Amino acid sequence: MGQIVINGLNVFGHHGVYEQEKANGQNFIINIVAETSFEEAQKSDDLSKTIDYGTVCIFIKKYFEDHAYDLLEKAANELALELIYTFTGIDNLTLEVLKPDAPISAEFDNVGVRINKKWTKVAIALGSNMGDKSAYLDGAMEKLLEYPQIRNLKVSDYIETSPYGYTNQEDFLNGAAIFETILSPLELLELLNKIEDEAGRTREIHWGPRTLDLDILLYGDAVIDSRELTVPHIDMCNRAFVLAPLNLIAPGMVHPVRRRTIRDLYNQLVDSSKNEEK
Ligand code: A4P
Ligand code: MG
Repeated sequence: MGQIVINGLNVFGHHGVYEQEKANGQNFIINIVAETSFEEAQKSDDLSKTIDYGTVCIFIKKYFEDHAYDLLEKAANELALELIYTFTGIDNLTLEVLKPDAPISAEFDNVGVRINKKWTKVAIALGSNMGDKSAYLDGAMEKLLEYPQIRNLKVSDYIETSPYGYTNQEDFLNGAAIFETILSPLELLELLNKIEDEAGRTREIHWGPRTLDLDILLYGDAVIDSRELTVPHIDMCNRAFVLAPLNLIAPGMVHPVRRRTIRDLYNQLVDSSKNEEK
């Protein structure tokens, strides 16, 4: 990994809350640090194998002149996303947008915002036990690929499984997928819920029949316990229908609380269910 650095890029724009800022515009200073692999460029000494910081400067200048937002938070976020979509080798981006001439009656060098966006590796579980189950799972994966916030998607084979928990329902088709995303965990949950809704998902019985269920299993090494979201998924280590497909595509991924690989967790679950049968 290396870092492309741009410091003190001067650009002009009409971003700001106040009328005078919108009407007259002002100068902004932009700093970025973009993490990317230098491996190919170091080997070849070829500009086309890296991110050209000259092109990035011109891109930022034009983007900042062509758009106008009230808040620097919004301007920085939109610019960061555009940079990540346009310069595909960026893995981690820190971006500062500063105003040296903000209309504030105090002395300062500049004021502004700093944000960070990075691609995070995620694992999700897929399930369906109504209608054309494999079509629901395939459809969900095709939808995911349409989003520029998702890259490097890999999907497991699907397996047929007996219902777990609420057993008076049809068999399930389950799978797992891994990918990288620049969405935050809650943004990802929102996207998965949207894809479930588009597949006609209804929620009558907890653990009951569903056209499509998409659960977040792992989000990098994040540990989250909020009202909307528990990550790692609270019950994943007890579910063979989750660990078996995930083990097919990501055996080396690590559960950040248990500190064990998926391979270990799956083997442990298989062993304990064999022992129960004895
Ligand atoms: N939520 C919290 N954490 C997460 C997370 N990591 N990923 C919240 C996704 N959602 C999470 O989910 C209810 C709420 O959980 C969401 O609003 C979200 O904020 P839901 O999908 O609306 O309802 P649900 O699916 O009925 O509940 P849940 O708990 O997701 O059910 P499960 O655990 O998915 O179990 N048997 C087999 N063989 N195969 C299956 O796939 N699935 C279930 C459903 C039962 N038995 C099964 C299978
Ligand atoms: Mg669910």
